Amino acid sequence: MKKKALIFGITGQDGSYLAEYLIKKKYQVHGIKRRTSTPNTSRIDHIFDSVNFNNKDLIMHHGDLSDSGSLYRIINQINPDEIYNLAAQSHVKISFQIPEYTSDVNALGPLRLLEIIRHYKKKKIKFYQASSSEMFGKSKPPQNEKTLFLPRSVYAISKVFAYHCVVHYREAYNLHACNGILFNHESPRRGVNFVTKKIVQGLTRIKNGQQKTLTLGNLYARRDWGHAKDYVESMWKILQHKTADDYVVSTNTSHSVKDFVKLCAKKLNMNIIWKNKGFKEIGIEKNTNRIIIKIDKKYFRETEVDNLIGDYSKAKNRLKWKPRYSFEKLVDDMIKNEF
Ligand code: NAP
Ligand code: F7E
Repeated sequence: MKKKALIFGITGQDGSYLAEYLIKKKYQVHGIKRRTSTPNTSRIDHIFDSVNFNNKDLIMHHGDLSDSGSLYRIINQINPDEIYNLAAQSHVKISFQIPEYTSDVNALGPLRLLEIIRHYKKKKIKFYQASSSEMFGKSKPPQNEKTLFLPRSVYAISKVFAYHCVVHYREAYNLHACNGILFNHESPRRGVNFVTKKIVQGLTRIKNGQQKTLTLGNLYARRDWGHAKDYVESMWKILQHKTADDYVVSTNTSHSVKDFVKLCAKKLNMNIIWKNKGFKEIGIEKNTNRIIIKIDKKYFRETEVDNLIGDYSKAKNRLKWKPRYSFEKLVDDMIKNEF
């Protein structure tokens, strides 16, 4: 009998890579999609229509993290061995605009799942929660599993709530529940309103004459960027360890948003000259002498997380996990996909 995995957030970046990863590991994968007015399955459609996959290995169900009844129905119907909760309102900046909705999905959603698992009688279901480096917020780098959470957005606060629920349900009810505290991870499948995809797509379009300028926010925030393909492997490894625990997953390096722009431009043979400071800063393309980078304060956050660098020693030692993609290889992979 194949093991059954249930993925919440399967239509997202990580969910789609995790589904592929688990199908290759011979799991039967079940995924939740929510009702949308336009199709939201573009990241997983290829699984149903590819010689590399047997489409019977992926079964989709309608559900929503804000609807307890649907969660209860689906879990009972599937009887999964492992549940991966990757579903979230995952955009930090947008959480400033829809804080209540963000909290309902990101904080109460996993709590609803944990409550169902706690009362589940048929088997002991393993549970993975997508926690985030945003929880560290103002804490100085490098950050590890012992670093204080000082969240700077309702997104981060909602993730801190969910993190503590996982620890609490593990301790109070002996659940096999784990947090992966993942630092930023990107890929060609990254949503277009996250900064890396916005930069790669924007500069490629400028290069091809399809766009004039790329308008960004804070160029000086620093992030520890890895590749989503590497990171979904850590999710599976976290759940396979005999002891349920929490792990930082990262690359232990950090780059600024400006570093990302510079590297991407260099790889596209674009030479940018930077002028001015603050909101007036601009990037001029040397060959054409045109302004291609502008700054707009609407992309700044009310409170920013300045610098994240993850220390992933625990995952390395206990799970034998390490990232394969370097920063350069990540940028290469994202650019390749634009052509
Ligand atoms: P993503 O691309 O934004 O995907 C989010 C997924 O959640 C999508 O499948 C989305 O469905 C689903 N979703 C949203 N609201 C839902 C609801 N109410 N009910 C059911 N599903 C819902 O995010 P990602 O980058 O793959 O990240 C996966 C998880 O890891 C998220 O929880 C995120 O907060 C967390 N995380 C991400 C990073 C990162 O750098 N990527 C780092 C740390 C933690 P639709 O397709 O219908 O929108
Ligand atoms: O911003 C700056 C922005 O939106 C990165 C999510 O997956 O990772 C992600 O959250 C940085 C920030 O990701 C723009 O101010 C500048 O400092 O790509 P981002 P994020 O906020 O770090 C964490 C770990 C998660 O858990 C989240 O789910 O880039 N920045 N200019 C910009 N950001 C955006 N989006 N757009 C800009 O124009």
